[in-house]
Amino acid sequence: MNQHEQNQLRCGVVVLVSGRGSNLQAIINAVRSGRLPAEIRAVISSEPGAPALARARTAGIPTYTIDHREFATREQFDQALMRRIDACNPRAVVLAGFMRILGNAFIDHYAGRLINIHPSLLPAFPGLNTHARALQSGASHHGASVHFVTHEVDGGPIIIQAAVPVLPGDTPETLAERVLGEEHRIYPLAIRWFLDGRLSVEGGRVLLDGQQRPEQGLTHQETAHSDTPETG
Ligand code: NHR
Ligand code: GAR
Repeated sequence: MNQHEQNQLRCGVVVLVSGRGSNLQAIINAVRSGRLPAEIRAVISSEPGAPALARARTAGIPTYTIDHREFATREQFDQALMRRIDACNPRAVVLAGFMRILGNAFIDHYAGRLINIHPSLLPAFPGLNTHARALQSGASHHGASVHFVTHEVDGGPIIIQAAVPVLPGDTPETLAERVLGEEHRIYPLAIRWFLDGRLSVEGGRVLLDGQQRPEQGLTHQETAHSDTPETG
């Protein structure tokens, strides 16, 4: 196998979306600027007409819609998704605002290479409506978590988190926007770590270069910035 073929095996990514696609856009931008050595082989949406699909097309990435409403069962939807993904032979499968809970057969099939970004500081606020729930709780900080996906929804090992302050007068929308800025920073970085083979999981915790990062569970702007020059 030559170098090019090895890279192809190493760097293929499929992104699953359901909506706006701003995280997809951050990943596309990171690939374009050379910060993320990846090949986005396909973007697959569970929702016809998701704005994320237009972003992918604009970037020249093949798009597919697998509308969950067209399947009688969740298992059948998952199977259709798996067939489409496997045709792309990706190294990593990345959920970016993907809104359908995936069944165990799907999770097992992609174990160790399925990654999600969730808009809260897990384990706080798994599930939906995280920003409103964070505000309601009176928390001083909120944020986002990138994690490996396991059977337990939003419960898999955490790769990186970033925190933002909750500010006086915040609404779910203003808080979401502040969190989103951090999502766009940490997701390409986490995917890069994964594709570079720098992540491992031991005892349910993620190691970077074989080390448990002392900041795990907290924001760590230093690490992120030293690896990833900010491009705005
Ligand atoms: N699947 C598994 N097995 N494990 C995880 O950790 C998953 C997952 C699928 C999606 C993303 C997650 C998030 O980051 C995610 C993680 C959707 C729901 C949900 O309740 C919950 C968590 C996440 C995504 N979805 C409803 C459902 O019935 C539909 C909601 C809707 O369409 O608006 O699937 O938050
Ligand atoms: C992001 O905040 C992402 O973390 C969250 O939805 C938003 C999608 O935005 N994901 C979930 O809530 C998954 N259930 P985007 O489509 O612009 O990336």
